[in-house]
Amino acid sequence: MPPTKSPVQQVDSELLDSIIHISNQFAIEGEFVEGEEIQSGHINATYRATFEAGDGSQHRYILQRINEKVFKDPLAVMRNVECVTRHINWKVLRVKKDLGGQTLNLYPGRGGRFWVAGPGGGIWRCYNCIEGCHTYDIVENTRQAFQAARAFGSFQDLVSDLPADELEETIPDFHNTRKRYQRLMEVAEADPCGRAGSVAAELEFVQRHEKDVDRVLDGLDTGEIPQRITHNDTKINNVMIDEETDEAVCVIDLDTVMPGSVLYDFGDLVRTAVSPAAEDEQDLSKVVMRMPMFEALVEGYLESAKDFLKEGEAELLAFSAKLITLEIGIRFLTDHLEGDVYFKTKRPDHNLDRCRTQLKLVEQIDAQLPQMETFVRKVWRGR
Ligand code: GN1
Ligand code: MG
Repeated sequence: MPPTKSPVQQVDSELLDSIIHISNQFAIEGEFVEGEEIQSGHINATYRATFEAGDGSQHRYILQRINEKVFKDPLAVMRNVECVTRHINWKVLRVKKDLGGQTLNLYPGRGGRFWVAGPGGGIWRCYNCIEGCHTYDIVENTRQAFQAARAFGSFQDLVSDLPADELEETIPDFHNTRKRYQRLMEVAEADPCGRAGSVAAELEFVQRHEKDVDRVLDGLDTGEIPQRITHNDTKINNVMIDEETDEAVCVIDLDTVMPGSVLYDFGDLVRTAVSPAAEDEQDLSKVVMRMPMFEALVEGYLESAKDFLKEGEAELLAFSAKLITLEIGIRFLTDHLEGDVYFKTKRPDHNLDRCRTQLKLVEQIDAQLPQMETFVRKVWRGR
């Protein structure tokens, strides 16, 4: 079995110096003890620093450099994150919700803002570390699946009263599946790295599923599916799970919080939670849709989302898993054809491997879609 917890890496002395330098720019009490890299994200650089306070107690902090190739306006990202963390903390204080144990907090930097500029450029921010928790890259049991889904539903509930225009669209058309599809076809046509010939089967697979790409977009256009504030990156490893109780404590990675559809959030969670295989698994026989995991996700999500969710949204929950998996497959394939310029990669054809797991999962979901839809309907009606 591959490790299911997100990996942590020791850093070399040069990187350690940068971590010390950056962390000293933030209002952290005490002396630096150690630093390490957290390797699970594909976009930002993430480090964890430990400090010893005056009373001898040790505290850990998360330092992140925002990837400005992906987030063209990192300060807009910070404005969104500040707005959302402030709102959630206020709400948790006022009406204690499930996610009240530990919440994400930004630390002020020198100059009084919640970010500092790094020595080599870049915008850095510092969060508290959610303690006693793990993040999982692969769900081990249905309890974790239920908890994670309930946590993302609670998150959507907590931000549901934030006016959508309070937040900026930091990556325009992030989940516009039609545009993602068109972009792939354009890149395949231009074929800048001469890789299109070797991915004919994958391109053909995507083309066969073209009819799916407009379904949620059409609902958003007609208003049948409401626009809400959503997380937009609900990978299973973006929820902190208590090491002892397996309870979800806090949702993290708020960079893409912006107006969108809750369907994208639910779909992305299903994508990352139902398969026991890593996102970049090369043995595709390991990529399967585990129905019990899906059922636990539906139960958990509807427990916290049933009060605000509309019928039209509930109807598309199962389909959203297929849609988002197809969308990420398209994005990985596009990046492969463009020469791996967006997602961090660690080996040749890494994005192609990732694309293949996604397309395999689309196939798996497709084969079980009727049962998935029946299950959602049953839980929705019995709510
Ligand atoms: C990226 O940074 P990370 O790993 O949380 C990406 C998501 C993809 C995901 C695929 C801003 O998220 O959209 O679903 O990789 N984030 C951005 O694993 O593009
Ligand atoms: Mg992310």
